[in-house]
Amino acid sequence: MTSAAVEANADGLIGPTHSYAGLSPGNLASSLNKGEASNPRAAVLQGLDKMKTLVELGLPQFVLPPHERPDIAFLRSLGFTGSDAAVLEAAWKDAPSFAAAACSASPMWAANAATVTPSADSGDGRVHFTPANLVTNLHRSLEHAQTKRALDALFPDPARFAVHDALPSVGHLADEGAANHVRLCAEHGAPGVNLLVWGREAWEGWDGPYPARQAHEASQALARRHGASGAVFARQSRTAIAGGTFHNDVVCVGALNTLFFHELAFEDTAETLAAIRKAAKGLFEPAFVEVSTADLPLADAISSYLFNSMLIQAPGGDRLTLICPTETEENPRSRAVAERIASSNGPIGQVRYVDVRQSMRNGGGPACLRLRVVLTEAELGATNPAMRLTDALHARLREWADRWYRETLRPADLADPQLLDESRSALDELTGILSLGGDFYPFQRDQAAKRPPLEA
Ligand code: SUG
Repeated sequence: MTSAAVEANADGLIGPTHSYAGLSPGNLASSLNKGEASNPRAAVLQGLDKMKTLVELGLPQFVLPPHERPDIAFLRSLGFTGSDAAVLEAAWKDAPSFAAAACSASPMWAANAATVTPSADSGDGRVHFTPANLVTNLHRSLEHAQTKRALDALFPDPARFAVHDALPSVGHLADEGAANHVRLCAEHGAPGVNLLVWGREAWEGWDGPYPARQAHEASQALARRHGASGAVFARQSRTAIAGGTFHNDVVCVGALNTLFFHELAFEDTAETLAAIRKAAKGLFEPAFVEVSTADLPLADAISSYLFNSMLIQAPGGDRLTLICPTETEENPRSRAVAERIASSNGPIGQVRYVDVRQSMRNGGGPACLRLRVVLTEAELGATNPAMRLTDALHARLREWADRWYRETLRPADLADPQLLDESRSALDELTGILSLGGDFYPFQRDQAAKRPPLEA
């Protein structure tokens, strides 16, 4: 059955500890910029302005709050004790790699927050979410419990939304969320084809130079638990991973009936496209827009992030809009490909560029920063309105960020206990702005537990 539905996006609001710590092997931008100073205030404002662009294009836009960082509870679990400041100081001294992981603002990349199955495809007519366990990288493995809280806050009605726990946190079920999922369909509310791209088998001996982050068995488990119809599983190409494609969304994006991808995205392109065609039979005719290595070498695709663009249909538009990072515009080859595609008579009719440079320097483009959620009108009406970006909320969050975020952060600043205090104060205020309640973050729950009970 088809009911009217829209694409909404929930973006990760970039947190006050945004930094370049080189935490993700195989993500070339992260390694390249390791140790550089970052600009948290510019970063969060870029993210907010990107969200506003989507609002102006007519798409519902939501804000996912940053996580509490440094993650003191994680450091305490490693045996560090004393005051929060003492924990932080000892961790930076004795276990700097763990301390750096505990400070990462990585929850900003909401494409890794969860895998989503809209109600048109799920077995029970609800929208299903599974937060990604992100076990491949230590800093990202700290995200899923708080991500579930955020999704519960945004999608509170269990009659319409099923927010699951992450898959078990083991390498055999390594899961990176929507970054390895593309949904194709005739229209958003119609049943679709769910392309799930994986990098390795659970028990496969992996000898690539960089990790393959998504296990085939994780993708299968997600489709199974969400009751996802039209599932197609495809292997990510080993060449792509070795070249720095740590997620499929670095070389592939899709929307409605259109799949836009690089020649080296899949291990077996012919087989993948045939499987999509077969699953789409009777539902829609897929449109494939493939970019060859000759037109765009993999290295250019990765450094310019042409495929890490958002591919959206603006309400009223008849063709798709590709929202690319400014790095695509600055790379002559990528720009030529983007403009040729938009001026041909194909399904993509327009290209726009957005500035998310601060995130890009950690390997996070426009598509990494958002979790795409297809919602019917009734489902949209059941979301938390305080988390929906309006012009007023955009202005309020800009003002909030101006007050709390540092302009520049050097790696050594992450050890500053004052940064912990500033971050918590900022998040405390944010929970009020987004109506998240006074116990959304671990530090808020700790503080509440320490407060003496009120006199009767
Ligand atoms: O997981 N970078 C992120 C980028 C995630 C991009 N997301 C998608 N492609 N969907 C990652 O590699 C780097 C952090 C650091 O090095 O400080 C980082 O985690």
